[in-house]
Amino acid sequence: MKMTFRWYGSSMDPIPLKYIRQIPGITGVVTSLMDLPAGEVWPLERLKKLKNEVNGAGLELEVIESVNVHEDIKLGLPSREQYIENYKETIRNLKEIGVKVICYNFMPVFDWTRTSLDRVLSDGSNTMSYDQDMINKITDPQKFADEIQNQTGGFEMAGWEPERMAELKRLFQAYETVSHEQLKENLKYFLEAILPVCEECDIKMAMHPDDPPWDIFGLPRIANSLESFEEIISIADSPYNCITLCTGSLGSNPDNHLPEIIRHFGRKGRIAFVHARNLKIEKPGKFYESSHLSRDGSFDMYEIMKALNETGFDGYIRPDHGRMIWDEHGRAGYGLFDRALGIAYLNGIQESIEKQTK
Ligand SMILES: [Mn+2]
Repeated sequence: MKMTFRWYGSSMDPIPLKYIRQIPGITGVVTSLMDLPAGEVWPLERLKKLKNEVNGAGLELEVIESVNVHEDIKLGLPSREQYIENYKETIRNLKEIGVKVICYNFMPVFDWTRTSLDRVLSDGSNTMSYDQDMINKITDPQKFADEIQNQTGGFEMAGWEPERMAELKRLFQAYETVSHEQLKENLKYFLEAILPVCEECDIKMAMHPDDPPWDIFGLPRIANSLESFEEIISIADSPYNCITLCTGSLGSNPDNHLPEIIRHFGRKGRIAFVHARNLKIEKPGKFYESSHLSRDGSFDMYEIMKALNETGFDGYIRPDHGRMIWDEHGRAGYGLFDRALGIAYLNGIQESIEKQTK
């Protein structure tokens, strides 16, 4: 498997590529053209420049996270046709620079959601946390979104792009008539349209699970369990219709048995990308993001890595959210230090598994 690191681009990420290059075992970065609104074609010239920059630092650029899906596609509006054509063109351009996997999600309106971006843990580190009781008390999602934006320390959060947040009210109204079944239909329509292009370009679509893995604010969510992903990979049957196995997103529901889910989809060759992180479930619906170490959180990271190895996983993996430690100031979840520690830890597990199985 190839160890990677999410990087937000030189203009938006305070972490220089040369630091990332020095993390043991790293092969490449996972990045995107974050400043482009969802639905636009990613220009080939900009992609070539990005590739040269990343390759020039001694790193590969083979995974994109994310090419965001325009809300009109999720809503199934007639205007989706143009956005789907644009998505296809972006896939073709990504092929030109050697991209192999596109991570995306199909969550309505809100991407990943947390109720705090800077909860202080007992060791003095900061982390992101979620509390369903707090979400249940929110009557105005706009106000909630504003509060979260105020905690970002000036960094634009992926999945919380300003143009999306600016039209929350309109989006909530638009989703009032969209059921879970309808959302699945809209996903099917999208995948059936783009997967032939993915096959032609040898690029896998890797859908990220809902985070947290249940409905919030009354919006439908459809990618949050073994059963729902089984349905997703079946609605458009292509080896390019794959999954981003995000341990934190799926695992915040303790009913999701992570090694079992990995074995299930790993055997089918449908895991293209892995987000490996740990979190501590305090009670159902309440959790914080811990260090990657198994005993700091609720997941057994050794069993997770073992399941990946047993099913011959040879795709891309990255540490996921980290805490803010050592007084680092950065984008919540995406500092350098704790994620680098996460990689070192995953490397250690991997080496021991490889040696044990030889
Ligand atoms: Mn993730």
